[in-house]
Amino acid sequence: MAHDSTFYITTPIYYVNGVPHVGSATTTLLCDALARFHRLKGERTFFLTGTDEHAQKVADAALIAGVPAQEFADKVSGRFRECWEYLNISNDDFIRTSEPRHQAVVTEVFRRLQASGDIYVGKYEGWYSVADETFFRESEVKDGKAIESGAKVEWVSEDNYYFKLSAYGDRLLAHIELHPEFLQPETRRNEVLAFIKGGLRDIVVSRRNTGWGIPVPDDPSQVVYVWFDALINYLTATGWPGAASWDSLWPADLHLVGKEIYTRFHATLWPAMLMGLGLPLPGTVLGHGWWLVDGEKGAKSKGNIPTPQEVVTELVSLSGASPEVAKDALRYYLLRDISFTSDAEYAQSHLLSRYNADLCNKLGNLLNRTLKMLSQYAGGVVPESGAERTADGTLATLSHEIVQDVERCMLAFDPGGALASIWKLVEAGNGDIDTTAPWKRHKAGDTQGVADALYAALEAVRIISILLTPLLPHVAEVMRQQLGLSEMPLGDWAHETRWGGLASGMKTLEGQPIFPRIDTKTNSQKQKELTTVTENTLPPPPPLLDVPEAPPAPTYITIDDFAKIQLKIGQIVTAERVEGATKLLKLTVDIGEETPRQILAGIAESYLPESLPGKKIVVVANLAPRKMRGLESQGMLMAATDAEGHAILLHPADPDAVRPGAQVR
Ligand code: ME8
Repeated sequence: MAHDSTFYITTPIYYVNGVPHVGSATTTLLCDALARFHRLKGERTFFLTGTDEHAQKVADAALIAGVPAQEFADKVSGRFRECWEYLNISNDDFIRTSEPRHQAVVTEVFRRLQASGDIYVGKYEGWYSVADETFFRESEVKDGKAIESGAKVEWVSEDNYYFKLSAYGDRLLAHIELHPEFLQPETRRNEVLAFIKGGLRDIVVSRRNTGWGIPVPDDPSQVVYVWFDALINYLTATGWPGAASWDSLWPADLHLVGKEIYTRFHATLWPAMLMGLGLPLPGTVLGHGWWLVDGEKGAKSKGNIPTPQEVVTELVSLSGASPEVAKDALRYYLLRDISFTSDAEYAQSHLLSRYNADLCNKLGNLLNRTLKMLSQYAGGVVPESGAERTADGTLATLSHEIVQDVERCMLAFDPGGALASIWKLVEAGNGDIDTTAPWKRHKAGDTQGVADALYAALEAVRIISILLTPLLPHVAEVMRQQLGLSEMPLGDWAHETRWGGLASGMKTLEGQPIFPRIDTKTNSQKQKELTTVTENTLPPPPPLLDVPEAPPAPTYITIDDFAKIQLKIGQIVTAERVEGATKLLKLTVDIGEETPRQILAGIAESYLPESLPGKKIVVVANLAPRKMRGLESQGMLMAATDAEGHAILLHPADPDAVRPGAQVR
């Protein structure tokens, strides 16, 4: 820790122009795991998350929704809070940049930097991207787009306030040099070094006041630039500058963010602002890669990435697992497969594969078979003197190594590495049961052999449940319940991870399967792939495995199946009858492409052609073109059927709010 009082960890504060999705959930879950680990180690911990509200894109989204920006921000910020509660996130604070406590601190920072000469007045003429909320240089823009992100840029010409970023290059380089742990992973540190060595320019820190944002002190014609405002949240939450205890929290130990907001903002601007204020820099700034969906960044603006609630609901319906278990299964997948050094493909099939292979067939199996054998061969009671007799055995030795490795990973901010390590112990637990074969020993009347094998397996399961406590909190708790330990207070990490903690004579519960297997036969083609993956990689079912089949899943389609259908808002341009056809109309429909599409629709009995031009409707945009009466139809209109069987077109409820080409989900 950068200071010895409190472990302080932060997520980015998320823009409220869209709802949380599995990308934002990943960063939040990574922080949650790390915060829970430090609490379990007995350290005071402060975990901060929240929402970033003063972006132009938030004001734009509110305008489209037709509500005042603050009302819009309240609503979407609430969605983030709800989602984190739903996912059992253990944050200690939730900050909103529209709160008075934050506005006061931003004002104070602005004033102090003005007073020291770090903020000065200037005129800005250049490019701005609303999607990135970033100013770009000429060399960073090509064909009207930011090269880095591909987002559209617009030319702005405003009188603004500037921050003297250029003055901090050398000091930043010196700090990075002196503190190798400051910027991680190494590839990103190198990127930052190159960015700073390329020459830092002063940065605009205010924008014209259009009614949304924190006013610049003594100049209400301007509001503070959203990034300058947002970064300060990390300081606001400590109570700086007035609260007596702010420096027990500051500096933060870890800012965890996605890679797109790493170099420019968290690794350069923010540390320079802190230097300007004379405050210490955070211990570590860590950037992870993106989830890609079909090779593209998963993003709320693209609507190509599901919400955690959608994924959990889906997993519950496919597996029959409880929602709380499904939430931990999602945690497992996100924490295990996100990458710090590169991007990773997010796919439901990968999640289901992890569920069946790792959770059901490995962890669930180990727990079930151990408890089942204990119940059959030893009346469900923990064997006598097991701790001493197994202390030098394979599982005890490995468990000792794994505990150290998991601790090393968690201290290095790597929950995925910790999970990979824990699964080595899970596999070894199953392997040990296969080798010691208690069922054979039981048959041969080797009571002591059975007792020792079962004690070792049980103790491995108990230690696994402790190691999983910060990572999969619900599953860890259920494991402890089944081991009969739920009434026992959880001691600290060092104590609980020591071999031999399970006391002889304790009664375990009859195990209930936590992870019902996903029945790959009754599910779609997607799960057929899954069958291949799991059947090829798994050993034959071990003896005594008694996991009941999941109830047959209803014939739902998956979110991935639905995502294949591209629905768009279209605006009808022309409509006419097709000669010789009583039902067909030939339409041209603008769906935001260069030229309108020709679409044939069987709606002539419901609509007069002249009533249609200008109407906004819903179009299936990626239907293969087909010919009808010699004419090509390049899409389909969505319609309901009335009592007489007539087609009734679907319209957006608020047609003025959506443009042709807008996605329908
Ligand atoms: O950037 N894969 O907010 P934001 C992985 N308000 N993580 C992803 C992701 C993906 N496809 N998409 C989003 C902002 N994330 C600013 C931050 S902080 C002072 C201000 C995660 O709502 C990832 O952590 O655009 C990323 O950095 C963050 O969400 C961006 O959230």
